[in-house]
Amino acid sequence: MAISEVLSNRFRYLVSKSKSIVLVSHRKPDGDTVGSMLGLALALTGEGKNVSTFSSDPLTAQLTILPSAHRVKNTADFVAGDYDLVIALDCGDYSQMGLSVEQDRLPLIINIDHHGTECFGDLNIVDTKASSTAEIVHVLLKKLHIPISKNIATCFLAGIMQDTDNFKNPNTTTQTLETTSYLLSRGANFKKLGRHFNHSKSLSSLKLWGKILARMRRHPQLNVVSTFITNQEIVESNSSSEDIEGVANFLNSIPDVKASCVLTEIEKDEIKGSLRTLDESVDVSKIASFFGGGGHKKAAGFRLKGRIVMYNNAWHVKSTKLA
Ligand SMILES: [Mn+2]
Repeated sequence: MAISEVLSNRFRYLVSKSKSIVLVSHRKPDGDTVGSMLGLALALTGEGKNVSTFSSDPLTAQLTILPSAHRVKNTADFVAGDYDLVIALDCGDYSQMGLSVEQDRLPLIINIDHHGTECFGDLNIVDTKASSTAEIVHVLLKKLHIPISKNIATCFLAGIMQDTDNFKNPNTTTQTLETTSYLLSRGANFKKLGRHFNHSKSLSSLKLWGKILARMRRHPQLNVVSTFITNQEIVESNSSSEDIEGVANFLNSIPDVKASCVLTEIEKDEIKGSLRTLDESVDVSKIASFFGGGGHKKAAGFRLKGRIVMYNNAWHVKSTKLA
């Protein structure tokens, strides 16, 4: 990917004239939004800037191992007037930043993202071909000749590993691997990331995965696999919804499956659906929007009013009405 001179110069200019900068990750933060946020925060701090980092939801245990993750503040501390520049990382749209203030109360916003949904920033550095936002931020810093320290490299590598599912997804490009190679040469802690990102399942959460997998069904015409879990089962197994993150992606391991859907019965009459696909020809956001939800081409979600019921030895969704 090439970031144009105009974009990188504009970024440099906006950063240079700012006294206090806040970086914001998206709701339910993942390794890419937090990795790109922390890496950029460390880089700008190194350039002598006054930088804060914010997340509307708490970081998962895995993400707290990232360098300077302990400095991430909760949005309850967010005061719009305290900053003269806001940088959104991996957010998709303004609402994903999870801020309680309206956008017009904020100063300038730079939106750095690889989701192509909405260019809500005053400056938008968006590349839908990049594997991750971390990859874009890395290219930007290199272009501005800002040095990549070991800690910055670890943060960016976390973002790339998260969004490529450890270099397994088709969004992994030559540039992704070149970036990764460079980050490793800067001392990125691949070993630590691998251990915390890929080997962190508890016995109880794997048993829960077993339950979810045992309920899988394949829709013969659509070639979509689906399954369900209830919130009660998650709680009873001492797990959290975080422990089942990744199930929907894992279901796409079956050859030729077009997409997967994991339904979670959150409350008595409310079901949450998570859709994932690895198939280039499928856009799951369209299925999600049919049910009143939304998301991206490869990952989307929806909510509907209904219950999971058992009859004829199989589970069915009994929809009361669309949410
Ligand atoms: Mn991302």
